[in-house]
Amino acid sequence: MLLLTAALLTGCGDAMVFDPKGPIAAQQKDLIYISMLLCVVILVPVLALTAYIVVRYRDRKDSDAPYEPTWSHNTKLEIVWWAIPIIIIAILAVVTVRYTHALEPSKPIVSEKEELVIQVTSLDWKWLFQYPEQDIATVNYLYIPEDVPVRFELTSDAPMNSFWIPQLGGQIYTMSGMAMTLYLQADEPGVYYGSGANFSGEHFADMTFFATAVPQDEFDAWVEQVKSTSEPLTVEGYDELRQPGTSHVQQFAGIPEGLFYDIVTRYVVDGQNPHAGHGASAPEAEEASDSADAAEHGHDESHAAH
Ligand SMILES: [Cu+2]
Repeated sequence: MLLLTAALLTGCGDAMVFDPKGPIAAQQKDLIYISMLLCVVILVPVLALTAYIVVRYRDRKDSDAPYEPTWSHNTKLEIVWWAIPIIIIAILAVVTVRYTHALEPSKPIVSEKEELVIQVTSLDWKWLFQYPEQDIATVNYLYIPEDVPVRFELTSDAPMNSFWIPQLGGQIYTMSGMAMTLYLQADEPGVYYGSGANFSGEHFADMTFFATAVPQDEFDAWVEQVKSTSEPLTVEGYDELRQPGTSHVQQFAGIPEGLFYDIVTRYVVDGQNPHAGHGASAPEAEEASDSADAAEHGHDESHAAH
């Protein structure tokens, strides 16, 4: 079980979640280790006892193991096998509650540097990344400055998906009709694998991308390069992009005003928040007048459980 879990967590052969490159992923790795250690405390004695009991009490002619078919109660044993699980679950509960609060995805990362906003939209079957402050957009690749907190605002204009850059932090769902917030940061330059971690149909497996973290001056140079070598993304261009199909990497100099907000509110019918039934508050038309505000409302921690 542990080996299976470890194998699943490692993804593409590299132990990505065990090789964190940012503060969020580093804390999540600690949580994984603590949980695994607590599992080992249970598993090792259980497996050892299983082997011992099978050998010691097996049916054979010269067996000297005690045979007590009427045995029914032992207070010492009862105390041991109730106390140990209760202690382990208590430790797990305290650790989980503390990490859950510390790692709440929408909690800003403490930094002297100003955060970068990237608006993420999962499409069939590609990722659109908008940089509202830089007024550029990319498809299926990301550039981020190192050591700078990145505020991802995430939605979907297709079936639900899941945005995951394992070396920077855990996944978060992208859902139509709402915007989630996720803070991540890369502590060092590098190329980090990212994927759609939620099955979304035929070309789901093509929804991978690379997030490249570079020093700030290289990031600025990249923004300038995108601006000077690319065409703008238009509303018509976006309508084409959202049609089902795969895509190579693309980049755009300029994004339509309020596109992200329009995507998020596309699924609001008669003023009803499509997520109102399970914890999200209804969107108020006046509240969000620009795209940044779109991420402020309608999202709720309960959606982490989707
Ligand atoms: Cu929901």
